Amino acid sequence: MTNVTDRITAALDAFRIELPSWGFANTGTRFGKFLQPAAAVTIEEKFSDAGEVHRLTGACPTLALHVLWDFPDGLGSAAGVAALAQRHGVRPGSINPNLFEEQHYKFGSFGNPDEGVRARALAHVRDSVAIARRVGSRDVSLWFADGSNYPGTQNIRGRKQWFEENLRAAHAELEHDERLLVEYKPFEPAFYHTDIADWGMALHFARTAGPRARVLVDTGHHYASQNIEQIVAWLLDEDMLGGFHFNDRRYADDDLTLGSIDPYQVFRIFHEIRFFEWETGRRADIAYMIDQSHNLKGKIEAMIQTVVVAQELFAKAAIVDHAALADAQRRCDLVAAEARLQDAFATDVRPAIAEWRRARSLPIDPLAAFRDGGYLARVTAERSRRASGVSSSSYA
Ligand code: RM4
Ligand code: MN
Ligand code: MN
Repeated sequence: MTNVTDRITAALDAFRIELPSWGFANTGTRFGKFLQPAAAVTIEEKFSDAGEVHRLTGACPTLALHVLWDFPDGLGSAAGVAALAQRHGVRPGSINPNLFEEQHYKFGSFGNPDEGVRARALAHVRDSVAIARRVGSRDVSLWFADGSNYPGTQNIRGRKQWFEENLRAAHAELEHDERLLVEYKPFEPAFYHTDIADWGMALHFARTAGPRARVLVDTGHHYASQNIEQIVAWLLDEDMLGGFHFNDRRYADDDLTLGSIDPYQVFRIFHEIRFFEWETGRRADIAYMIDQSHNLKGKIEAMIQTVVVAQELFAKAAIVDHAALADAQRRCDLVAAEARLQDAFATDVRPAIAEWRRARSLPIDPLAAFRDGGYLARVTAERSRRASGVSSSSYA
C-alpha cells in the first residue's frame, strides 16, 4: 500500500462535492420557517455564498440549481446565471427541474392521469435540458413528488407506464455526454404510494429511459436501517450509479448535516466506491452533491462543516488497505476483514488533510477562517437592509 498521506492527498485532489443553491436560502418545516438575516434570496447571493464555501474548502466548484427557483424566466435566465457563475468562480452544476410546486401538479407530473399535465411536465424537463446545455451543465437531475395518499385512488401500473413514456421522451433530448439522473424516495409528500419509491424502481426507469440515464442516491431517502452501501455496491456493479445527494437523518428525510448522526455509514458508502475502483481499475463517474437544508444552523457555516466532514470520511475510505481486505475476505477471516474498515475509520486523517490544505494555499481550518473573515458580517448587513417580506422561493 502506498503511503497513507499520499493516498489521502490523491483522494482529496480528486474529490469534488456540489453545493445546493437551495441550501443557502431560508427553508423550514411545514410548521414554519425561522428566517436568517444572512440567508440568500437572489441567485446572485446564492452564487456568492457558494463561492465563499469553495474559496475556503477548494472542493466545491459547482452549484446545483433548481429551475423554478433559480431560473424564473426559464431559458431566458440562463445567460444571467452563466455570468454570475463566472463572477463568483463557481460553475452551474446539476439542473433540477421543479415538477412539484405548481398547482397543476396536485395529482402528479409524469404520473398525472391528465395527459395535458404530463405534456406540460415533459415540456418543463425539455426546457431544463436546454437550460443545462446553455449553462454548460452535464446533469439534469429528476426528483418527482408523484404518488398518492390513499389506497385505490390511482392506477399504479398506468402511472408507471406514463413515467416510462415521458422518461424516454426526455432522454431523447440529450446530446453528447449529457445525463439524466433519476432520484427515488419512499414517501413524502405522498403518503400511500410514491411512483419512484426505491432504487429498484429508479434503476428500472433509468434503464427504460435510455443509455445516458443513471440512478441518484439521496442518503435520506431510505427506510431506517436500510443497507445503503449495498445499494451503492449493486449500482456500481451495474454501472448505473450516477450521483449522490448527501445528507444525514435520524428519522425520515431530515436533511441534517452529513455525518452528524451516522458517520460510519457515510464511510461505508465511500468505501464501497473506493473498493470498486481498486478492484476494477476504473474511476467511478459519480456526481457527489449535497442536498441539505439547515433550518436552524447558519447556512454557510453548516455547508463548510459538511464539506469538511465529507473530505474526512472520503479520506478515511481512501486509506483502507484493499489488498489486505480482499485477502481476508477470500480466506473468510471475518475479524481481520472487518478490522481493515475499522482501522481506517479510526485513523485521525485531520493532520494529513491540514497538510493537503496548506500545500494548496487553502485555510487549514475552513470553518475558523470563515468565522474570522468578514464575509458573514458583510452579507448580514447588506441583506438585512433589503425590504422586509422579500423572500426567495424554496420549499417549506
Ligand atoms: C426532495 C429531494 C430533491 C430536492 C427536493 C427539494 O426531498 O431530495 O432532491 O430537490 O427535496
Ligand atoms: Mn435529494
Ligand atoms: Mn430529500
